[in-house]
Amino acid sequence: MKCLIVGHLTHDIILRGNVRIERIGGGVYYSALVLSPFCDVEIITKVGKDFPKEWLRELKERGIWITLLPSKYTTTYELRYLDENTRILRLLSKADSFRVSEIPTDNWDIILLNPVANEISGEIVKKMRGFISIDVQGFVRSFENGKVGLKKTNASFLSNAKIVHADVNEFEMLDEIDNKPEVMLISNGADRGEAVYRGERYHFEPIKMSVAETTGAGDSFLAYFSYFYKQYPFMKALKMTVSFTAFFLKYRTPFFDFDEARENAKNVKVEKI
Ligand code: INS
Repeated sequence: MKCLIVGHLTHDIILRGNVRIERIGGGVYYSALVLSPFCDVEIITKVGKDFPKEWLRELKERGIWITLLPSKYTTTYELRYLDENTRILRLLSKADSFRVSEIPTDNWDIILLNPVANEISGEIVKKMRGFISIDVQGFVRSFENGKVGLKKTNASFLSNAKIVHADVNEFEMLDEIDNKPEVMLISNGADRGEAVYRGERYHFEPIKMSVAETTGAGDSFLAYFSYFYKQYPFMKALKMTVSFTAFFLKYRTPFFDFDEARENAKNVKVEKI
């Protein structure tokens, strides 16, 4: 299976109490990581020359192909965690946005668009064809002196997607989604989430467990769902997704006991409302 993932890789500065960690991030990073055991993954991204080579090497060693487009700066975020699910984001620098001509439209089994700082335009989304999954986060963010907020966004371009993920606050920002995607996933941190599948609403219950922080939760959730929905009916795909995301956040590696995660999926609660 061939999976294309588009968006900025980021330089994340994660602050938790008095712990400070600098590491690679970006929606594309987490989505690529969790898909790497199942898919031939290619990332199209833009980073500056300052982006640590060893971070790119880690991805290449996992068999992930990276098309690096040049940019003056790297998208750099400070993520200050107040508790495991609450964080304040600051954008410290931003890489260049993508141009329409930079994104190929050839045959991919899954195309996952996961921007973090408005780097993918609605025009690019409209041009893509195929099995398209979109994370809304990088389309609805606003930036004022680095402070990250949310802005109302005309979401008509989302009608080109099969699967869309947003958290509850981002979802509120979407105006005019006339042609709904086949699956709309609305997560709410560790609390109950909602999915709308062909117009029918469902609740799903994330697995409760203690993790140090949840960076990449939405990115892994969307990537797993895209992969499982490609082969299973909606319900099964969603249960598998909830379970695999919990395992990923617990172990912070895309390799854990898949049989155990599959078994665990049977206990995930999804109900029609
Ligand atoms: C993280 C992660 C998050 C995104 C942040 C990014 O690495 O990808 O999903 O919201 O902006 O810095």
